[in-house]
Amino acid sequence: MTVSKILVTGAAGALGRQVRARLAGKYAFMRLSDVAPMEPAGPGEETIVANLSDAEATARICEGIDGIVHLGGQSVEGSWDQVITANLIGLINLYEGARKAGVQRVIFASSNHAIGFHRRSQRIDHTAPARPDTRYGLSKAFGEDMASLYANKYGIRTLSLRIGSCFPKPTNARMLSTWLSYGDLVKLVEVGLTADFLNEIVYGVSANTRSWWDNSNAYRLGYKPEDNAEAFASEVEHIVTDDPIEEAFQGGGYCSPEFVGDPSRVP
Ligand code: NAI
Ligand code: 15L
Repeated sequence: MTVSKILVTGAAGALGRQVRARLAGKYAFMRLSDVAPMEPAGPGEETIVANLSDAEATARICEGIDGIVHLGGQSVEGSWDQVITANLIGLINLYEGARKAGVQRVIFASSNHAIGFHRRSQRIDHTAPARPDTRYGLSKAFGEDMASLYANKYGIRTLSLRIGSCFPKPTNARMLSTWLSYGDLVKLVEVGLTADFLNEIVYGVSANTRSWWDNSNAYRLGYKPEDNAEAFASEVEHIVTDDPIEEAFQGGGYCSPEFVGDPSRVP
């Protein structure tokens, strides 16, 4: 079935605002939701302020929806309480709302921090096991497993995007590997809303020459990225840190805080 009514969570956030602007007018109806205030609704839009930790409010935002672009939640490392409330309880509420409302598809904003403790010397694909670098990254690994449960048990299709660094442009050497342009983010969202799959993980990354990730699973599903961080190499390739843990692992600066002992123990 074609998706025509979509819900974007996290619509007040950095990526939510991009998705909203770039998908405007492409779907018959777009519901935008966030715990924070949003720009007023335009034609074909509706805005609803809701906290994902509130099960009833989250169930309401799912009603009448075909496809969800789930960007809402704690988007960086936080306390256990912050991560559990927004990203575990919030995600459970979202999938339960989706199941009750008969939602067909979810695009889940996972993160490279679900696999952040893989070394930069390793090239990994979508089958790489989770190796979270933070409480935040662990919540994204949980999200990928939630997607698996709700796809296999209830038939809700999910595309989990292990997003690298989605910003206007790369700002350091690491992002020459991890950068995802806003345009390519929206291309991945559209793959998630249209392609034929049940439950897949792909990397949310542009066609970066220095990528650490084999994104053939995304290409198989129809992803055609247009951008490559290499265009910014001369501006940022000298921007590295003197932290050996940050520079050794794919998760970068999320790996070092609270790290105890000898990093050589990490395979
Ligand atoms: P952001 O922090 O700008 O936006 C997240 C939005 O979620 C905010 O507007 C916030 O108000 C909302 N939110 C937080 N807790 C909520 C709750 N309990 N109920 C309802 N709304 C809540 O983050 P950004 O950069 O837009 O990221 C969007 C998603 O993509 C996040 O899930 C993040 O983890 C993921 N991601 C982003 C990356 C990036 O480079 N921007 C990289 C990897 C993953
Ligand atoms: C993420 O998961 C964060 O949401 C984003 O703010 C960046 O820190 C990004 O990862 C990154 O690894 O660059």
